[in-house]
Amino acid sequence: MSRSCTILGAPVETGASQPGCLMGPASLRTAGLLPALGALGWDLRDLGDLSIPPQAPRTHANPAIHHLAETCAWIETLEAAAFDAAQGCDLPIFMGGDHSLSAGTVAGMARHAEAEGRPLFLLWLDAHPDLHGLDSTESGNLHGTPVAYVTGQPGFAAYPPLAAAVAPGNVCMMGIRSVDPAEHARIAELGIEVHDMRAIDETGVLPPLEAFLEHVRAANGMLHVSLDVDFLDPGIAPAVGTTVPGGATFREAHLIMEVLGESGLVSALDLVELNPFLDERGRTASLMVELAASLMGRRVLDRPTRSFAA
Ligand code: HAR
Ligand code: MN
Ligand code: MN
Ligand code: MN
Repeated sequence: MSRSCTILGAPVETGASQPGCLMGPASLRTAGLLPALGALGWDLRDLGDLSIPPQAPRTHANPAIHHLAETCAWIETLEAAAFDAAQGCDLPIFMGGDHSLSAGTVAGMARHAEAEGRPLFLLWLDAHPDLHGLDSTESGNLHGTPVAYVTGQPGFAAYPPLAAAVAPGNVCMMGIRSVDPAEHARIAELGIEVHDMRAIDETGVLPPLEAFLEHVRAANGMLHVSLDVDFLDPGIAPAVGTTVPGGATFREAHLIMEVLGESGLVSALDLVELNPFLDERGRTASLMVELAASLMGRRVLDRPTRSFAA
């Protein structure tokens, strides 16, 4: 029987510094995400794009914060949508939208995992750790906060209450190369597993990824993968507002996606931060579609089953 996948668009752009991520879901559709996954034998259900009603402004003690009301409305909407999607399919894909949306999708998946009596693990593929609290963000761009929120850190009284948190020890970050001082302190305090680009240069992506997947498998965990466009090197993925030089290569990214797919452990995928206004002839959108296809089973040749597959 074919595995089922629910596709949901989350045209969120209020968490970023500049507009454009609103067009992300449309761009991923135009680049052929659905036919690519359909060709791989997935039983697809497209729920279209979600929306939130207009919001009255909300202020915060941190005056840098902007679009707080919109962000909270998106978190509530996406938490419920992710929980429902995860109940109804094997692997929901959330098309962003800026990374603030993951505060909702990961929270909903954490509630789903808890209801199933299983731990949720989070693989964060990003140039940034997105570990700010509402008190520590200096930019006020709330796409810099989702990991702190979903791991249950203090200072989120203004966000919707979290039903289930992800244990900080269940988070693995790869590709990190832009960390603010408050985030640096939080990584040390929480002991979050971070493989920055220096570490990837030294070991390659496979050893840390396989070790993390072994950990997920041993715990009978569910795995949420959150892929930020800026994980990738700007030379291959220009369509993002927060490019940082020295990102993952085409092959590193595909290898990660292929190994994730072969693990059979992935329970949800976010495709975030695509800003089509900044793209060049759709090449970043096309690359994100290709990477999703690699995770969802596209292969050049058949390969033997990997040892850690459940
Ligand atoms: N840490 C910086 C800030 O809070 C940059 C955050 C950028 N975040 C994303 N998602 N683009 O990873 O402003
Ligand atoms: Mn499920
Ligand atoms: Mn991010
Ligand atoms: Mn980022």
